[in-house]
Amino acid sequence: MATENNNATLVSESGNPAASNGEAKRKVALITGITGQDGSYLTEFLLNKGYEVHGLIRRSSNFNTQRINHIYIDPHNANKARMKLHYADLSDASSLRRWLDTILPDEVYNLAAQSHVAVSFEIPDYTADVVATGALRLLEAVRSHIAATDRSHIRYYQAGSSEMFGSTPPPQSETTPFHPRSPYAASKVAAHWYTVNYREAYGLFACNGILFNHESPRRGENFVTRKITRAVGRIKIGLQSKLFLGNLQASRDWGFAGDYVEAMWMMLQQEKPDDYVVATEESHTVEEFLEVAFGYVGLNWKDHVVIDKRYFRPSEVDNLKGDSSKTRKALGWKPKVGFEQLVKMMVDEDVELAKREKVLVDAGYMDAQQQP
Ligand code: NDP
Ligand code: GDR
Repeated sequence: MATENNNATLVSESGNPAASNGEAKRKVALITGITGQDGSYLTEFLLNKGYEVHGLIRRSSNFNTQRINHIYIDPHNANKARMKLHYADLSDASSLRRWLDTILPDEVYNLAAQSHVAVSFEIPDYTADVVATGALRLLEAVRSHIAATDRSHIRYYQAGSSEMFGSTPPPQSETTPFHPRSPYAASKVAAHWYTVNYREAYGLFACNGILFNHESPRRGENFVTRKITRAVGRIKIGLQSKLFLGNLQASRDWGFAGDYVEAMWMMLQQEKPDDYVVATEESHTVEEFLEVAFGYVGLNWKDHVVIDKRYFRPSEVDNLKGDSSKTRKALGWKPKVGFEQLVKMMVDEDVELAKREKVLVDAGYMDAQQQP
């Protein structure tokens, strides 16, 4: 939750840490993908640090701000509203440059993406346009904004992914070669190298965070962890009996999203820009996730899970396990939430959600098949 600021981070107009002379202004962050899982946690984190946060949201036929509604304050309440939302899209270069010129951010976090690996096989062009070329558009907008305004203190964060390692065996670190296995992962590799190139070519303070899977009760419902914990809640409460899944043998290094956004911010506070792996250094199979999640509420996953071929991918990433020693040493970062704690946190929240659904179903306001 956003709280009133106790330790506001202040900068002068030039971007330097400000003296307490009344001319100081808050640090300003611009976040793409603010409506996503990470965007919501990062916004809370930065508001707590005293930042003014501007988020770019894309137009959709329905409101897509559920994850940040609890911290939204009507902008008419100008003194209190420190999170502001603006329409833009990573496929629209002009909108990116316009908002940079208007907002004058100190830090830019590029979190927006078509982030579903399996879906990237269905919409490869679009995925590449948003994930790869979208990052390039934003980098170029930052570069040309700096050239026009001389605001060279701007710092840029690129949301890289462990999917870039693909089939390269674990443990994976900053020096491990990439071997992407999906249009999504190949696009993230391109975005990674665009970021390195802008750092080398133009001296941009640009960092790649290579983050391993991170989850939370706010995780999208079609990623495997949340799909499982949603089903556990609904099965426990009697709203569902089966759960259809694909490959249960894939292994992932799963951490908590709330821990990972802190590492993003830490990267941008260093003296020099660099690339960092963020991971728990522990890997578990999807089957192990099922064991813990169902077992926690006294159920046996084998009674409910049905394997459905449609959830297998044309090429799979079998085993991801990070080596985040550089990050732990250089940033002093380490994860606070462990695997079992993460699974239980997600199950607890989804059991409560299922209870609320049950009330609506019993009152005839909702079909048991329908999910809000
Ligand atoms: P989500 O899928 O939850 O959020 C993605 C965000 O991007 C949403 O706000 C979405 O908007 C926005 N978005 C999608 N397309 C566009 C577009 N064309 N223009 C502008 N915004 C767009 O992802 P996460 O929060 O989980 O991940 C954040 C970033 O980190 C992503 O880039 C992801 O690829 C990367 N990543 C994630 C990891 C993880 O385990 N979560 C691990 C490693 C990397 P809308 O709400 O409207 O859909
Ligand atoms: P991932 O996450 O592909 O690692 O990408 P996801 O949860 O989608 O898959 C993890 C593993 O679970 C297997 N799996 C299933 N996956 C889904 N979604 N649905 C199923 O029914 C299912 N059954 C088995 C998958 O095959 C896979 O092996 C996530 C995203 O957040 C990316 O944006 C991010 O870059 C990476 O994590 C790191």
